[in-house]
Amino acid sequence: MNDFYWGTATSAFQIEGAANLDGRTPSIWDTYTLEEGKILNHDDGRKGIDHYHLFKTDLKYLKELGVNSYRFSISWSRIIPNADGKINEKGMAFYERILQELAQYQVRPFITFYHWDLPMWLQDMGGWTNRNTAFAFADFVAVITQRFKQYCHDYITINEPQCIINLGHKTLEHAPGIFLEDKEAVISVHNLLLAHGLAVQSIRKIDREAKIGFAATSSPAIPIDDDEENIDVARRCYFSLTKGHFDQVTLYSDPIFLGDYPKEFYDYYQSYLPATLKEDLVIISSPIDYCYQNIYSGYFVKANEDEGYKILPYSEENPAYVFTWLHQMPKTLYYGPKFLYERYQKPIIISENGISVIDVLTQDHKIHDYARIEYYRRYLEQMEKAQKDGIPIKGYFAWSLFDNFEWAFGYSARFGLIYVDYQSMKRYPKDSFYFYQKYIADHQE
Ligand code: IFM
Repeated sequence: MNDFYWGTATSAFQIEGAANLDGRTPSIWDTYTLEEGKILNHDDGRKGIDHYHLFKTDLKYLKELGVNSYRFSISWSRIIPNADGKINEKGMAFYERILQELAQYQVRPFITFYHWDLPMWLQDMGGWTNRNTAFAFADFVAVITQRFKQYCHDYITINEPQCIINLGHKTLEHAPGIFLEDKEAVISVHNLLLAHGLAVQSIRKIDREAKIGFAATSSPAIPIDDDEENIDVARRCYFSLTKGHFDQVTLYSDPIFLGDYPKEFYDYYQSYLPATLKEDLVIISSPIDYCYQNIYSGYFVKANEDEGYKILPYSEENPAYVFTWLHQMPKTLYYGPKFLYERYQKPIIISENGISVIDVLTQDHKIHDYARIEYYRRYLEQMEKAQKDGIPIKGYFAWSLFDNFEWAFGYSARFGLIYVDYQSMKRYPKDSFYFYQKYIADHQE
């Protein structure tokens, strides 16, 4: 019996479409996608890949792929469309149908509650700068858990908080694209973490079988070789915190797993934290079951006498500079889980890993995406190595099942195992789909 979770992942806004249907109201991404100059080629994310109408045939691919798990997110504004907090039954019915399909295929659902699509009605009240957003999130989570606990026990509260704060409020590459000074950014980090903690408490009250996690993302530092000194330096780099940066792993994971912010956080921002800090940290560190991590890329480091360490350019071992921020760094699936497990002592689940390359649909309706296959092969090899070295990795989710709306890159960046023709909305499994299918079949033990 294979108790490893082999899966793929998607998110609501990136695939669903049907933005104005059946009672859904706009999220911050609906607004942002319409703003001039924000999305490459003026792509409109509200169309997604029309999964709202095509979900039945879409989910059949999971069966064909042979995964036993599927990670997807729920659109908050489809469920709670307005500030009155009333539940939209049509929204609930959509997700119930998805859960029923998954049950039919014996695919285990992993629900993500927040994959960046904050309802506009909450943004209008201050979004994550407003502490009440954390409580509204816990209410939304309770609604879903109560209704769907008959189908699902695996929950991920928040996806990639780093992007929510850093890209959404500092670099402004993501919605809502509203700049926050460090003081407000710190408050938003804290409110996000509080939302997570309150949600954990809501879930635990409702579903005794729940397995809960929080999907951070990180780009692990990789030692240039196996020298202990370099490994040590990589570990230190990975877990360091720089002032004014809101994309580092310890900022979010230390309070959750270790019950406190990293020391540097207090050095930089102590006066910005709320008076309720102590009580809040107790909520934030409510015990969870897994350390989920989205890992795509990383960087090499080497110990250096003068400066302590040196960040190295991408080495000959990893030549491909494939997609803007994404370099092939297979060893991140070895050192990432290793360092995270050493620090947080929780079983690891890789909640996202994948690559965007240029895909060409050939005349025979095939996509020969060798570069993506090579990426997956090399990363999975490193993950296996980590497991052999005793790191408890319990699951792996390829990002993504389908090509979809890749945020600021619009539809130009394709991460899918299945190609989507955005005109006809037809789907075509790529060669990497069949690679992953075989890989899973060969790794049932
Ligand atoms: O598409 C995104 C996803 O929504 C969050 N993690 C990274 C992916 C690729 O950029």
